[in-house]
Amino acid sequence: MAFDETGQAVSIEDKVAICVRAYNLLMTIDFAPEDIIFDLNILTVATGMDEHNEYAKNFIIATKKVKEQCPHVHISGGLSNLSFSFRGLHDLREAFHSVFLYHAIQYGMDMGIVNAGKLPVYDDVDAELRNVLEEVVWNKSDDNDHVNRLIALAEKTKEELEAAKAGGTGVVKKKAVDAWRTLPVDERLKHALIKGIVEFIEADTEEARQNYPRPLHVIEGPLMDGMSIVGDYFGSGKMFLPQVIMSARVMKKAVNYLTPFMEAEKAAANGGVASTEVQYNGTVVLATVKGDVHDIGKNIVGVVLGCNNFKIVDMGVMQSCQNIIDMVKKEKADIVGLSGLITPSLDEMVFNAKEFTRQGIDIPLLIGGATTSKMHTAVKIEANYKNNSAVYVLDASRAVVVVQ
Ligand code: B12
Repeated sequence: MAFDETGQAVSIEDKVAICVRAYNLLMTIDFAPEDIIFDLNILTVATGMDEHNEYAKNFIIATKKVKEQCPHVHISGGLSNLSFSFRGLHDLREAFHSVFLYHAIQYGMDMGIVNAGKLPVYDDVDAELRNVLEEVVWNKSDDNDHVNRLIALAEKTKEELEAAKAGGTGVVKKKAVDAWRTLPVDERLKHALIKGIVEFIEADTEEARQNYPRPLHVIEGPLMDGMSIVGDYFGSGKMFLPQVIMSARVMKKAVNYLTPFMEAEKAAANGGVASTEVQYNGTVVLATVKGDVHDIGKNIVGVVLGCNNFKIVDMGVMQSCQNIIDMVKKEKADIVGLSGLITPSLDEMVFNAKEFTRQGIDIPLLIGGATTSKMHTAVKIEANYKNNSAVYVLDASRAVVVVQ
C-alpha cells in the first residue's frame, strides 16, 4: 500500500514517491515487477471538507504516473471508501463506484475490491446522477457546487426510499422491475442478458420460440443481439467480468431451454427416430483450445450440428493440442472444429495446425470464435495445415452448410 513512515499517501506526489521507492527497493532483489500490486489508497470524497475533494482524481492520476515510472506493476484499490459519505444509499454508492472505475481503468487500474456483481452498467446510471458523479470524481468545480448537487441528489434518494418504505417495501425498485417486463419479448431477452437476470429467461425464451419459425432463430436473433451488446460494454470498460459471467449464465439457460426443441426438430427430420438409432452424417470433434474458457459459441455449434445429424464429440474448454489429436484418432472423426475467443487462442490454433500436420491428422479443420477471422485462418492456419483444408466459419448456422 502507498504507506510510509509518515502515514498513508494522499497527494499524487506522495503516492508516486512511495511506490517508486518500494519499486526500486524490490528491483534490487530482482523481484518480478509484474508480481507487484500497489494499492494507492482510494479515499473518501464529498465529505464536506474541501481538501478531500481531490482524492478520487489523485488516485486516478497517480495510477497513470506509477505505471509510467514502475513498468509492469499492477494497481489496485478498495472502492467502498470512495463513497463512504453516502452510507445506506446503496444504489448511489454502486453508481459512484461504476463511474469511478470507468475512468480509473482507462488510466491503468487493474483490479479493485468491490461488490462487482452489484455494479450498474456505466451507461445505465441515471444521466443527471452520472454527470454529478463525473464532476465529483474529477473535482471539476472550485466552489463545492458539484458536491452540493450530489448531496442534494442523495437527500432526494433518501426521501424516496423513506417514502417507499412507508408505502410498503421496495416500491421504487418494484416499479423499475415491472417496467422492463412490459417490453416486447425480444427486448426482454436482451435486457435479461445485459443485466444478467435469470428469473424470467425460460418463460421469455418460450414466448420468443413461439414467434420464430425455428428455435435456432431465437439464438441467432435476440440472444446474439444481447450478447453483442454485452461484448461492446465489456470491451469499452462499461461492464465488468462478474457481470459478463452473469450474462453468460443467462445465455446458457436460454440455450439449454431451446436444446430439446432443436433435438425434436432433428428427430422429426429423421422421421421420428431417436438420435442414438440413426446413421450419423459424420463425426465432428469440437474443442475450445488450450488457455481459453469460452464455450457458449462452441456449444451452440455442437447443438446445431447435432440437430443436423452429425455425431458431436464436445471436448469442452482449455483442451491441449495433444488431447484433441488423441480424441480425433479415437473417434475416427471426419471433421475437427476449434473454437477460440481470446487473442492468444489464435497462436494456439496455429500450433494445433502444425501439430495436426506433423502427427498426420488429415481431416478438414474448422475454425470459429469471435477473435478468429477469415484472414487469420487463411494466412496463418491454412498455411500451416498441410494435410487438408482449414475453413473459417463465421457462425453456427453457416457451420451446417460447411460441414455438409
Ligand atoms: C461471455 C464472455 C465471457 C464469459 C465466457 C463464459 C463461457 N462459458 O463461455 C467469461 C466471463 C468467463 C469470459 C472470460 C473472459 N473473457 Co470474455 N467474453 C465474453 C463475451 C461477452 C461473449 C462471448 C460469447 O459467448 N458470445 C456469444 C457466442 C454465441 O458467440 P461466439 O463465441 O463468437 O460463437 C459464434 C461464432 O463465433 C461461431 N463459433 C464459435 N466457436 C466456433 C467453433 C467452430 C468450430 C465453429 C465452426 C464456429 C464457432 O459460432 C457461434 C455461434 O454462432 C465476449 C464478447 C463478444 N461479444 O464476443 C467476451 C470476449 C471474448 N472476452 C474477452 C476477454 C478479454 C475475456 C477474459 C480474458 C477477461 C479477463 N480479463 O479475465 C476472460 C478469458 C479467460 C480465458 N482464459 O479464456 C475479450 C477477448 C478479447 C481478445 N481479443 O482477446 C472479448 C472479445 C470481450 C472484449 N471485447 O474485450 N468472457
